[in-house]
Amino acid sequence: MAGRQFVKVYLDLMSQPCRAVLIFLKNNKIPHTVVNVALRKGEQTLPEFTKLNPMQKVPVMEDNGFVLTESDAILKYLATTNNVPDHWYPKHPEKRARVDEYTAWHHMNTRMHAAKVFMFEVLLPRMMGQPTEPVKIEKALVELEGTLDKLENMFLKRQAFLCGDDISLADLLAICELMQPLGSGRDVLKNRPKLLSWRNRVQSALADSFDEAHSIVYRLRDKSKAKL
Ligand SMILES: N[C@@H](CCC(=O)N[C@@H](CS)C(=O)NCC(=O)O)C(=O)O
Repeated sequence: MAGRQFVKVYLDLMSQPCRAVLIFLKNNKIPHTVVNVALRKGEQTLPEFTKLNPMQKVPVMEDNGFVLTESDAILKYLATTNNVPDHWYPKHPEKRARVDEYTAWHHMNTRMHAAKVFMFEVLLPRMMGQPTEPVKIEKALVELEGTLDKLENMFLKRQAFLCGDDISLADLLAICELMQPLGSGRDVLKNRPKLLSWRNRVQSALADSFDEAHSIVYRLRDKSKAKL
């Protein structure tokens, strides 16, 4: 389309939903430009960014003047406005509803519980200059285990991916959250053969875009190992 510009995304790759958006764009070869918003420097609070997203959070997407926040909405918008394989966000109503079912559940479960472990093991100790009380970490881990049980026993019960036989937006959002605790050297899927096989399938489907987006998490993991 004449005059149409590349979709622009505002990201910090330390953020799980930002990695999901970038992986989707790269994996589907959707032309895009990335604007880095360094959360550690507070760039999300700068006036220009606040104008774009008053909630002061990343990711944000801008497509020809249309500004959208929330990774879930951004991914679904990108999947429906670009010619991408149907498995990402199927047109079939029931298959699509399965993806919507997971993504509605995701934020208060997979995301909330995995992010809490990361916050207690990496972010808070950095901000406060001292480790989080072990009892708090234990509690967060127990909550995360409950979510991992549901991923295995409900979503992956009879199928290779969370919402069907092929990768969808649900797997992408989930994997980016479950990789985050690796920042402290903790692999939360370590003792979960079913979820480990799922991670391998997701990783193979995402090819290079997965490792590229997660290189920042790998660097953090390697630094945490060096400290041990
Ligand atoms: N529900 C939102 C969550 C966005 C979000 O919480 N972003 C975090 C990074 S993961 C952020 O920008 N935090 C900056 C802040 O709260 O100051 C989504 O899925 O896009």
